[in-house]
Amino acid sequence: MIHAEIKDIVSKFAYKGTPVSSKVCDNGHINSTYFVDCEEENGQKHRYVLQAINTSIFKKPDEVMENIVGVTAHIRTKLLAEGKDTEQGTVNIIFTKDGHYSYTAPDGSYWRTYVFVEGKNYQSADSPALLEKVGKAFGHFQMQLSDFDASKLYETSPNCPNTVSRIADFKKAVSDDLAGRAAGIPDDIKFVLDREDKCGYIMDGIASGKLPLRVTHNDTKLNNIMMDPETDEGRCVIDLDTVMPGSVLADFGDAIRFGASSAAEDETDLDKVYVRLEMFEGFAKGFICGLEGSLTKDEVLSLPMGAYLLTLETGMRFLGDYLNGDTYFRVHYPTHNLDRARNQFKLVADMEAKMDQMNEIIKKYI
Ligand code: GN1
Ligand code: MG
Repeated sequence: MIHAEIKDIVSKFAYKGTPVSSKVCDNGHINSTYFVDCEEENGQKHRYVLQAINTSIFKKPDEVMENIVGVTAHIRTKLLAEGKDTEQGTVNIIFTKDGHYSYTAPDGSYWRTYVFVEGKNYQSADSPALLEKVGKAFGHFQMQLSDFDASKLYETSPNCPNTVSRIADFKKAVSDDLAGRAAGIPDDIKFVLDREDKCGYIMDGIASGKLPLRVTHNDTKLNNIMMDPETDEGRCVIDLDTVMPGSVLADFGDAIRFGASSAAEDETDLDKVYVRLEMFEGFAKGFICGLEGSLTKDEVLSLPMGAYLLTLETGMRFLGDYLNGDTYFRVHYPTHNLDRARNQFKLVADMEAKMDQMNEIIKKYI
């Protein structure tokens, strides 16, 4: 069965075969995602990912798609040169029957669709060896794009990793107090404001030239990579909506806050939430190796700060959205964003306690 709300949508795309069934994917916090299964007359099956881009967040979805067209074409050229599989090694856009990369429905919703990449998709990592492979894949992804002309990229999500403007947004959320929730959470608000002086680290580093600008992914969660089910080698980096110029610290940091955490992003038993140093090391090792020695010494030494800042930044985004009345991240219950924020803050506090250890680990990989 195809879900009624996408029946008309799927008919617009040039899929191989006929769409026969669909499933909802409820992983992401932003876009709406379905898996669509198609079947050809000869019985051959094909799976696709169909997404409605959240246009209140991505206000110019055509620019998101232009970026993805450019980036995936670039990666495809590299894969071809290496004799690798272009169908599964990068995201492949399915165009509409009239040749466009997206379809805008009469209700204004904006749809795009990809070939589904087969493989394993982890929500949590249980071994440093796995995170090392994930790190290698994200590092390699950045290498593949190291000669991509960043001036061709649109800024699809304003202030995407920019802790300076994120804290400004957070302070505005506190003072607007749109949902009337600020008075109930003074300690959480204070937690962020107490750390305001740390927030300039990445932007200052970019401005001074200490941290070079690179083409980065900006959403390096473990579940944004498809792994070979047999070898656990990274097969394809997915979710390319936020590929933009940025610092390597952001990609490293976001991956650590998610993959090296001992618990899910919304675990509410905070005793269960801490950073697993062996996972931190696993990812760091793979990531630095995937980048083939192209990181500067300053970048490598700053990686723990990247982990710290991206965790703080994500926590303040969750908390800011809670204060704004949950208008950005999809929530499944009223205090979901507050719980997510507290979870991130617990990680931040744990990273503060373990900063020396993280620095020691990183020094091994210069
Ligand atoms: C959002 O939708 P999803 O899960 O891919 C968010 C990321 C956050 C992440 C937190 C465009 O990503 O920046 O780090 O949630 N994406 C956007 O889990 O804001
Ligand atoms: Mg995403």
